Amino acid sequence: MKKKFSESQITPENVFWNRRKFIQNFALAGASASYFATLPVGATSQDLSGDGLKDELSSEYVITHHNNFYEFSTSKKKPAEMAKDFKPGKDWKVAITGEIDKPGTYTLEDILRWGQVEERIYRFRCVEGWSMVIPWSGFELNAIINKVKPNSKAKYLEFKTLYDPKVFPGQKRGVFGMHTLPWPYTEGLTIEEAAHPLTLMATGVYGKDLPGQNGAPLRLVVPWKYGFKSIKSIVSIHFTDKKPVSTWTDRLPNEYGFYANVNPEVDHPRWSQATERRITDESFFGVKKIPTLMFNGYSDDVAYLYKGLDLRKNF
Ligand SMILES: Nc1nc2c(c(=O)[nH]1)N[C@H]1C(S)=C(S)[C@@H](COP(=O)(O)O)O[C@H]1N2
Ligand SMILES: [Mo]
Repeated sequence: MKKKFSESQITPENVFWNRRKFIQNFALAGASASYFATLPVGATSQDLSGDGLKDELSSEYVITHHNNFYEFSTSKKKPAEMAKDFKPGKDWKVAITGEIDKPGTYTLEDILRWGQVEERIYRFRCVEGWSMVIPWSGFELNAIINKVKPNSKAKYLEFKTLYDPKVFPGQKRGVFGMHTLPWPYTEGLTIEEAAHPLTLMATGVYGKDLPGQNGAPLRLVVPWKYGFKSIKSIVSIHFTDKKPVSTWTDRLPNEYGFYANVNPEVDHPRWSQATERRITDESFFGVKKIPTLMFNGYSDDVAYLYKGLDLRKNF
């Protein structure tokens, strides 16, 4: 049964999602170029009924006020306030380069014509041990891949966040001339992971444009991987035959690997990954501690990508 998925329905009380059926996409009625997060009126989304895993949505407040965005601050509370004036528009530019037939610098307005914005409710699991359930708006990264036409040398995609210390004070040198992280923030995926239908380029949350603190105007969401893979405020996508070095892997290679698949059986060297604290409302960490699921609960959809790979070594 398909249900209308209007903004008013997206409330913590009544929205649940169906793990088995959510991968189905439904045609958007009269989809016009809808900028950012807004679904065209009358759009349908994934089937929300049924007997799938029923996870309560995290509130809009916690999703937008408990952030990891080190370009602003290492504090989880500060990005919401610090990002107040960071409101990029549809002239935001993304350089798409490398082993593709159609390289170029494209505006967000261009890119939004290639894919269809839809709602996707995903679990989101940070490597630190907290998680949320987030109603994203976005389009499949695969829409970009299809448009720019990778050649046979394109084995990986490398993404970069905007480097601009005027916007992001966290990118300035710290007290001892040290950066918190090597900037710009960089992430990577295999082309198979990038083309997977679950892999989203998010443009919104709770039916609204993505706030600055959540990675406006365009960020990656890879729901079966730890949150640090989901790079924010993307300005470049490079197709390459070389495995990209992720920022956190560069910083601490023994703790954060390239794959970063959610895996309750492979502990972080400094803590267990068997459970997580589900952040649902403003009590933040006061609430549930629940078991972490293999591939964050998306095994049926993604396990085949890692057949034959030793997940302990390739963490
Ligand atoms: N550019 C950039 N992207 C980033 C980060 C960051 O610090 N900078 N933090 C990552 C981490 S560790 C997590 S858990 C998620 C947090 O996303 P959220 O703030 O929207 O919940 O963003 C990821 N993407
Ligand atoms: Mo994270």
